Order: sequence, then C-alpha cells, then structure tokens
Amino acid sequence: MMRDCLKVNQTSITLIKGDITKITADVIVNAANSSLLGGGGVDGAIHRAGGRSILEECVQIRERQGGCAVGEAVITTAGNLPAHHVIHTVGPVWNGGNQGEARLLAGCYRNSLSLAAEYNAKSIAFPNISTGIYRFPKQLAAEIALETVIDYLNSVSDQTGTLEQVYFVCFDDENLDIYRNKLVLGE
Ligand code: AR6
Repeated sequence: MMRDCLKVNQTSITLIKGDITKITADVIVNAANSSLLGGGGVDGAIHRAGGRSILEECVQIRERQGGCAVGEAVITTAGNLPAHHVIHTVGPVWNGGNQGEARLLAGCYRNSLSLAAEYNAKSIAFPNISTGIYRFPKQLAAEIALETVIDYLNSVSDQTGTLEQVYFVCFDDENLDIYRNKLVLGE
C-alpha cells in the first residue's frame, strides 16, 4: 500500500491504493444508488463483505424516507467490516455536465463529512464516487472531491472538529495517478 498525505488544519488527507472494504476507519463511504438496495462496483463489494445487517438498515431507511436523493447521504452499521459505520451517498450519473453533476457530486462529499461529524467520527474513507458505473470524468471528479473536502475542513477548523483522517481510497490506477498528482503537486 502506498500513501501520500496532505494536512489541512488538524486533519490529514491520505491517499490509499486498495479496496475500501479492508479499511479500518470510523466511517467508510459507499457510492450507492437512490434505492439503497445495493448494486455493482464498490456498493456490491461493501454489501458482500459487510453482510446482511447493512442491507437491513438500508431497507429501514427506505421505509422511513423512501431511499436517498442524489447528493445526499445516510448512515448504517458497517456489519462485518472493520469500519464502524457506512455512509451511503448517491453520486450523480454523468450526463454531459449540464445537469448539475458537479454541484451534486460536491454535495456527496460535504453531506458525508457533516453526517460523519454528527457521529463524532475521527476518520472517514471515501471511494472515487461516480467515477465507475456513473461515468463521471475522473479528473474533474477528483478536483471536486479534493476541493470540497479541503473547503469543508477549512470551514470547520474553528469549531470542535474531531476529524483527524480523511482517506481517499483509489481502486483503479487511473484515479490513483490523478489523486497522487493533485496531492503531491498541490494542484
Ligand atoms: N474499493 C474502493 N473503490 C472501489 C471498489 C472497492 N472495493 N470497487 C470499485 N471501486 P462504482 P459509481 C471504485 O461503479 O460510479 C453501483 O451499482 C471504482 O474503481 O462503484 O458511483 C451502485 O449501486 C470507481 O473508481 O460507483 C450505483 O448504481 C469508484 O469505486 C452505481 O454503481 C466508483 O465506481 C454507482 O456508480
């Protein structure tokens, strides 16, 4: 596993190459869909490795609020995973860029961070939301992810923020290279 790191106030942003289901963190984030009932990609991997208790809580959330809107986030147990909680957020499907995709993707990161803060999470791990099945261009997605997380960390720096670690977990080499360039070069 290789790592690159950037510090924003009290919080380290760390790049990890690998499988998010293996990460020990207070929260891992799932790139879900609005149904919350699972799917392929990282969503499928999280439900497979985490077991039925995650799906059971997703079903309860569906009954309460009818799923999860694009850009929003909900939280469940992490079941059998090493993480404590899973935050399920729904990224936008890329449709050319004029359908609010950038704003919605930023919402995924921001809403996941504030939900994690409500649970006093010290660490959170993000996958590269929307850059798989939902076809969001990886370069732009990485810019939005990093900018949104850094802006969030700067905006909460004077409050009692407990977040110590943000991990970006890159599964594919293309995303890893993009994030590494941005973190190391500070682009
Ligand atoms: N750990 C970390 N990242 C992963 C893993 C993993 N185990 N597996 C894949 N990735 P995707 P989306 C990366 O398609 O584009 C599902 O069916 C992958 O390389 O998982 O937001 C949902 O139910 C890519 O960079 O999510 C939705 O219907 C990133 O995760 C839909 O896909 C996101 O790819 C969501 O599409």
